Amino acid sequence: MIYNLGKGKDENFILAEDYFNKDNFRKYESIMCLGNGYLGLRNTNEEDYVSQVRGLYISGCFNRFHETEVTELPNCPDVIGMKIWLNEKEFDLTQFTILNYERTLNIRSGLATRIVEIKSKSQERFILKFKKFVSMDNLHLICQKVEILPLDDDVDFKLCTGIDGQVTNSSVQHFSEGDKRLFNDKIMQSCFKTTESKIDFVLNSSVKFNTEDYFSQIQMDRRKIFMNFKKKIKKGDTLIFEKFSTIHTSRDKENENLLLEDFKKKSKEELNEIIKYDFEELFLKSEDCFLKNIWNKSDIKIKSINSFDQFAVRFSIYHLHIMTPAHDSRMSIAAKGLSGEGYKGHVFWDTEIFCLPYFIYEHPEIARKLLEYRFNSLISARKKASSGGYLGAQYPWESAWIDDGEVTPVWGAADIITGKSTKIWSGFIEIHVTSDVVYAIEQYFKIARDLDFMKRYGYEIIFETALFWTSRLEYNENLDLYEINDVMGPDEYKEHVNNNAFTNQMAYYNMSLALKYFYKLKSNDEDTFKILENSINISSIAEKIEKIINKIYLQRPNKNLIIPQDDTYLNLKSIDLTPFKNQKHVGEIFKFYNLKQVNEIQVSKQADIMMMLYLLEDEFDYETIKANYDYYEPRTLHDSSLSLSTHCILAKKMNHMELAYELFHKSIKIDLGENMQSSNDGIHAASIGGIWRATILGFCGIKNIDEILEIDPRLPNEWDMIEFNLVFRGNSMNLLITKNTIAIVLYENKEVKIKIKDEIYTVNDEMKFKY
Ligand code: IFM
Repeated sequence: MIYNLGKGKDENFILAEDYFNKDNFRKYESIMCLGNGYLGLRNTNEEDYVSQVRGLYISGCFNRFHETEVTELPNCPDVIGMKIWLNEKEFDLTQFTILNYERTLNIRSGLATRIVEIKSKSQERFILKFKKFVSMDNLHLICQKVEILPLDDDVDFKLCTGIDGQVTNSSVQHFSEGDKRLFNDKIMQSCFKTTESKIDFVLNSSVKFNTEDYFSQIQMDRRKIFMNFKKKIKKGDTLIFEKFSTIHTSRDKENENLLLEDFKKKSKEELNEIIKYDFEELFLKSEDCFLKNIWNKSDIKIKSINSFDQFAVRFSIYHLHIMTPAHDSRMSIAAKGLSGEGYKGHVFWDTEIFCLPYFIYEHPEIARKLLEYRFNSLISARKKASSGGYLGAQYPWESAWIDDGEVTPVWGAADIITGKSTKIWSGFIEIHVTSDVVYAIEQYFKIARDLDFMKRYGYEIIFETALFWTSRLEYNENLDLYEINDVMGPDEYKEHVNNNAFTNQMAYYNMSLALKYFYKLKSNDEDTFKILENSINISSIAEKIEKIINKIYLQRPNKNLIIPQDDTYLNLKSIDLTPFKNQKHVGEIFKFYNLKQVNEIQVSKQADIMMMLYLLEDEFDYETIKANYDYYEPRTLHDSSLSLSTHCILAKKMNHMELAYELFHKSIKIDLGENMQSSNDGIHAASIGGIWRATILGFCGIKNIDEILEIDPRLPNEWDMIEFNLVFRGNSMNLLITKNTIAIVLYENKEVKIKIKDEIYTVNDEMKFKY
């Protein structure tokens, strides 16, 4: 993997592969994924290979294949595949000698390229150039351009390409086939309907040549509509063709009230307009959106002796945008974004705790949309609470469409000892996501100061979830305390534990917040108070909270300052974990122990106590954080991509800068490292959000304290400078931090209060500080 090809404006914006290796296809398909938040396209080759996994996913368009399965994002019909023949020889890099090969993704503009120079067995050389992008300007559009140059002789060229509905999700077919036809010899249209959710998909595709002189013919097959083209290319002449494809669904807001026939017609007419432009013109429009919406607003510039750091931070910003459905608050970020089938397109706490901080500080309008998704899915949360016999709203561990309810699969991989499928308990007992959502709402409110959001959506979520916790807590007569039993905390290697510290503390946080707002609204905002009183009776919720809040069982530090992860963790046996730490692949421990055995060992999958200490750091003193870091980190395998970036931030807090930088690199390498299998099923959204979080909230020490922005930087030794923009309480600003200075420039000359090393300053336009 190469990161330093870019020059000039593209410096540290190019990810490249310089040799062809079909064993690495799946990794590159994911990390070089293209998208715009509406759709995600795995970056596969145009030609077919067995080890290649094509993928085109439309945010929010879930389907459930069978009642024994959970809903998932269907893999849509493919539009980018192309069969090319050169003198009757099908273009396939395994069948030619490769003289030159370079494949790139430009994350500044979203352009993917591939240039190959090949030689056939009969010694004819060809240069083929491929370009493609998913438009940021028109969310439905995918554009491709191919150039073919025969170097030694004239060549008989043939092309077959179109819309291929034979793709599946690992063999599961989510679509029934609808109409397909060719309009005016130039637009292929093919329609599909998801089998259970009955969402209509309409795909249109058109191919345009740089010459009028070619032969073309339609070909239809089961679930396929294709065009065949033939042409002689003269030696030294370059044949150029461009393919434009669009995808629309009945779930798109603009099609919701249209009949299928009408939106078929509309989408065909739209493509007819699009093809009046050429690839480069359409690309400029898309690139412009990338620049305006992403890089001009939220680029981060790092001067590091290691240019990989600069690239990696931009890589995270690129992916955060292409995977986020900023256009529609009925959808949210999936754990693998829109880059693969992993986790079925489902939404986890990854969104609120790992990805949302970027949007809160950089694009608050998108953060609001993501939180609105949780309001829109209160219907699922209420359903989940009541099906468990509880009150209020309990968010599903895994979410999909807003009213789908809990969608976590029930059965997982086979147990190595019993051979039976293991039950996935998280959907039943991993319940902390409910208060994680509330934590994110409060962060958003404090940083974006969006009172309108709170009135319309935020308060209702906070009260309804607090009500859930009041009913979920169980009274223990012997202790005279309220407990939360039989749960799984963030550490998924501990199932069915009692009083997981993180879960209890976050539930307490959730309920305390509801109480705080109850009194605040009662005394300061009579109108909102009345509305909430009438709709969800917040007085009775507050009364319930007050009865129990001071008796909630919270794990406390022992004499060594260690906070028990749950009631039993500290009594479990310890084993030598060295063989399982720093492994190339996650889950190595399961080659030696089954889950039941792992449950009985002091070993954690990921940050658990450490996550609590990070999120609620003001509740704990430095010594406690340090003691727990030293205790739990050696017991943590970082077998989840959520673990390293959190540990990185805490290591920086403890001034272990070498360790913090090492952890930062390890977390970057989850997707960008040498392990060529780690991203096969898609990138890791939480780790990607975690890279931004570790950079800005970690190394730069950005934190909000009520209406004050705290800046407590400590840059890694390798970094000289970092520059970035932030939006804090409606104020946009630029920050430039060096090893000992902080310079702030406000873009709008509003007043911002800044805290640096216990001093509070008021900044009106610009200021420079030493630290
Ligand atoms: O949400 C995470 C969880 O914490 C660990 N397993 C994977 C999930 C999705 O990323």
